Amino acid sequence: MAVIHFNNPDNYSEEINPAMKHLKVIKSPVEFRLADYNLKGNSIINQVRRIKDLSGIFLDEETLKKMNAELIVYTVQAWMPVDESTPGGLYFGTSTIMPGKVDNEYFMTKGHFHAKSDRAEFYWGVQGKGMLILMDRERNTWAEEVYPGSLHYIGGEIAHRLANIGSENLIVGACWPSDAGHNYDEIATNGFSARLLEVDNIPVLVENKN
Ligand code: S6P
Ligand code: ZN
Repeated sequence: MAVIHFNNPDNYSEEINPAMKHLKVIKSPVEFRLADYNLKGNSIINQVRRIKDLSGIFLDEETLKKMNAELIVYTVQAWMPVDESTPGGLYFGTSTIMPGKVDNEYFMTKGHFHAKSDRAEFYWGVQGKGMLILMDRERNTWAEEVYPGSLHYIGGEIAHRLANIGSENLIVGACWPSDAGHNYDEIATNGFSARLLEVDNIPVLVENKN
């Protein structure tokens, strides 16, 4: 019989034979702490993306090169309770995008299609002000406003990227299928067909000529 690994948010860990859980009341191994919007638990994956990791993403590469290479642009926390590529499983994550700009382009994530490209995803706004930039396979690009409580269904075959348009950290929750994967190459090669730029103090989607 399979043995599962059980870790609770206080780093408590033990192995429980599933049959032994009968009638037990236990803590989930992971907590989304509402005090600071941190994912807490033993199995959380933490990713950090700095200026130095984002060459080729922003329009103004020259300005990017002059910025502090170590400056954090965004972080991702994820709970991946099953192996990647497991069909039918789910992942939960949060993305935190710092306030800032590269010239007049808001700090944003790399953006991606899913590797299994028909896989969908939910996003929801937790804190701050942002835009969810979306692009279909015909390269039509549009954006949805992100704010605490906003809810976003990202269908399959839709590339997605988050930008922070406010002055505090933008925090966004996400839930996606464990077998979705990431296809960064297409965005790295062709980009989105529009960029979110600050024009006269407001965010505007501007056709990407590159
Ligand atoms: C995963 C989901 C998010 C992003 C995160 C960072 O499918 O969409 O967790 O991974 O927002 O963006 P990116 O484009 O660097 O993966
Ligand atoms: Zn995704």
